[in-house]
This record gives sequence, C-alpha cells and structure tokens, in this order.
Amino acid sequence: MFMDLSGKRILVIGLGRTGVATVEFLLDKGARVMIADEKPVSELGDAVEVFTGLADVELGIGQDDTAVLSRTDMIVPSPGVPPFNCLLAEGLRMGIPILSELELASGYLKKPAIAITGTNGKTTTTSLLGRILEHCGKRVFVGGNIGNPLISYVNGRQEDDYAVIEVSSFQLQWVRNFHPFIAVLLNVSSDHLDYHGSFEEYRSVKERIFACQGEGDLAILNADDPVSTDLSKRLPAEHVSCFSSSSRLKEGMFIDGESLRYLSAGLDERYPIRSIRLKGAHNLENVMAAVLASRICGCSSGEIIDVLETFSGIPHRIEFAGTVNGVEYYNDSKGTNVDAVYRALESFPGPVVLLMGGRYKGGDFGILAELIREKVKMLIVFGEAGREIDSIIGGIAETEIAANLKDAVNMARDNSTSGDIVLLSPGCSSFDEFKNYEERGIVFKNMVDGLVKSQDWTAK
Ligand code: UMA
Repeated sequence: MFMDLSGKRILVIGLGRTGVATVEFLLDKGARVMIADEKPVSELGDAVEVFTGLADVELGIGQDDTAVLSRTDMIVPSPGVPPFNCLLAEGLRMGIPILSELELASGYLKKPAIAITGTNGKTTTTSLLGRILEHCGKRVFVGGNIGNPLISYVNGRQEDDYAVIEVSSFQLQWVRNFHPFIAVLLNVSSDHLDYHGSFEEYRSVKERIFACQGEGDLAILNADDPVSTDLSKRLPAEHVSCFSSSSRLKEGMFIDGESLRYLSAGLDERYPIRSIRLKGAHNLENVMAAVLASRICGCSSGEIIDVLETFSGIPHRIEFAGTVNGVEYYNDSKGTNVDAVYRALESFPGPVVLLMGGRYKGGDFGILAELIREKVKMLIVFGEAGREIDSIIGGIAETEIAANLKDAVNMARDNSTSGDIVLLSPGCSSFDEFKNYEERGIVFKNMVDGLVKSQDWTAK
C-alpha cells in the first residue's frame, strides 16, 4: 500500500544490504529514520559514514533500547532480524506497525511482480526466469533475496516490464498486501527453524506469498509436495498450475520419458531433457517452474529452449570449482540446509568427499544417512556445528573433524584420489566463520584455485 512517509519516524532494524537500501528510500520519501543494529556503530561499515550527521538520521540504537519505541511510528526490520528480537517483540506488543522491506517496497512497485519462494532452488529459478524473459525481449528487474533489495528498485525509475523477485521466508514474515500476479512455491523442507520456531510456522509464512492473489493471478505449486492438493483448494489465485518430477499430471508440467512435458488448454509441448544444461533432478523442478511462469508471460517454447540450452546455473550452487589431480571440486556454499545437501549429493554418482559445517540452524541431518552410506567416501565436518553433525551422522562413512573450512579443504585434498568428487555442501549457515555464504564460497574457490596451480601434474 502506497503511504505518505513524510515526517514519519521509522525505526529500521539492521544496517546490512536491506537496511541501507531501506534507509536511503525512507530519506528520499522525507521520513525521519532511527537505525538500530546489534553491532556497534563502528562496525557497521561504509554506510554509516553516508548517514552520519544527516539531520533526519539517528544512529547507534541498541537491540534492547526499547525506549525508542515511544517515538516510533513504524518499524522496518531487516530480513535476518528474527521475530523474537527485543525491539520487534515489544513493538508488536505496543501495536506499532511492522512492515518488511518487501511489503514497504511492494506498495510502491508499479510493475507486475513475479515472486518465487521455496526452501531450495529459488535463486536458480529466479535467475533462469529472468534470463528467459530477457531472451524473449522483455525488460526485467531481477532482485529480492537474490542480493539486490526490491526497495532500491522502487526508489528508481521502474522502466521494466516485470519485476522477478526471489522471496525468502524472512521477507514474508511481515507482509500483508504483497501481491505478485505470478507466485511460485518450489518446495518446503526444514530450514530456518531457529528463526521461525517450528516447521509449521515456517511453512505458513511461505504460503503468505499467495495470500493477496485473486482474479487473473497464477499460483505455481509443486504437485509432489504432500500438502499441495489441499493448498491448491485454499488458494485465492484464479489459476493454479502444478509441476511434478514424480507423476504424470493432466495439466501442468511433468517428466515424460526424455522430455519435460507441458499440457495446458489444448497445448502439448515437450522440452528435451538432454538439451537442458542445468544438471541434477532437483533442477528439472526449477526449470518446470520457470517454464510455467514464462509461458504465461508470452515466451514461446522455442525461445525458452534456447535459454535452457545455455543457462548453466548460479555461483555457489553445485558450482564446478576446479580439478586437482583428477579430483573434481564443487562449491555448493549456498547449500545452507539439510535438504540442499541431499539434493547436491543426489547429483553425483560418488565417491564423494563431503564437507559439511558452519552454524547450525535447525533441520534433521539424519535424512542424509542413506545417501551418505551410498555415495560418501569421507565426511569432513567443520566449524561451530562440526561436532553436532558428527554426533548425528558421523561414522556412517569415515568421518574427520576439522576446525574450520580451510582445514577441511586441506583434509579433503589429503584424502581424495583421482575420480573422487570433493563437495562443499555445508548444510549450515556461514555466519560462524564468514560474512555470508558468498564469502565462504569465494574462500573455497580460491583455495581450490591454489590447489589447481600447485598440483602435482605427474600424479595424473
Ligand atoms: N542484525 C541485527 N539484529 C539481528 C540480526 C541482524 O541488528 O537480530 C543486523 C546485523 O548486525 C547486520 C544486519 O542486521 O548489520 C544484516 O541484516 P540481514 O541479516 O537482514 O542481511 P542483509 O545484508 O540485509 O541481507 C538480506 C538477506 N539476508 C538474510 O535474509 C539473512 C540477503 O539474503 C538478501 O540477499 C539481502 O537482504 C537483499 O534482499 C541472504 C540470505 O542468506 C542471501 N537469505 C536467506 C536464505 O536465502 O536462506 C533467507
């Protein structure tokens, strides 16, 4: 909902990528901004210098400084700030409106939104869909959880045909009016339970992506999700399309032999699987979701196939990092939950030296047991969660405990032989050791680069 922000006193919690963009937007709209962060001001980086000394900015509010709430008209928390944060919980109790950046931005969005959520695959699907739409001659903003907040986009000229937005459960936590004309829920498995409290709550927050849809809108669901039949009956969208990688559908998209088949109102199209460059069974689901959305936007099957033949994926998602003495190294630093590790392991025949660890954020590592038994030659656990992972799945394969990522990579090098795969798929967040998963992935790739350069060429 568009609102007059001029003169409003707005508390922004968290000064990361979203917080900085939100403050810039709010100042542009004439608001007075108070900024709270758990870090001291001196550790907040360059943004602070830009905001320091501005008449409408108050910096240095701590996480427990609830006194600020008596002069706050609205709160915009950054996505990573959990609902039990002291300022948020007290603000909620006092009845102060709380809006996520997504909700605030969507009130100013002038272009039709396509939103994609799910536990895994959302960045791949969002990027692929953006690429397809561009190839079909559309102008597209691609953003959201993928890295560039929607609020920055709505602060600009908005000259595109569509806004394709990757949406996280964190961003959906505080939405009320967010209304994408196409909304996609790729899958839901255990993730972010430390933030949402329970799987049921996490799932219901994800489903908010559909809440404001209605006439003319499309919801895209994964028919393999056990609750999707029930969900499709409850959805307010006029149209519901499904995809499935395990069963034939009367309408929608599914795997039929060597093709992905699309059936809809007299249409019967096939997309040859061999021409899809993205590898892994899970990626076929991402492809189907992107095809369903792009067909609705007017892209032809030929144009879509052109892109499927060339789109090779996104950084840090089962990304090939290099070959060292016949051992292939893959960077799946974005695999921050257990289901992501499962999907990554499924993509390789084995033998795999698997690197898992970081900061535990919930989820049942036990579901990996069978795949580890089948494919993993050695499990190397590292970081804060190392011992916990070891206590649950250690011993299924030979297991080593490393202090940190660097030690884990060195152990992998020492314990792999030609024909093995070394896979970093941590199943945990990176925050115990790194700023984010990108930094972790870059450190891993740099180490692999170093190994490639110093490898023993005679050993091949
Ligand atoms: N902070 C607090 N209190 C807290 C938590 C954080 O003050 O309780 C402060 C931190 O000290 C820091 C700032 O908040 O200064 C960081 O805010 P943030 O964690 O929301 O991170 P941003 O830099 O704003 O990045 C966010 C998303 N991060 C998270 O959701 C954790 C980015 O998604 C997103 O790309 C970016 O906005 C732009 O939209 C990353 C992510 O990991 C990729 N997302 C999760 C995922 O994909 O699983 C949801």
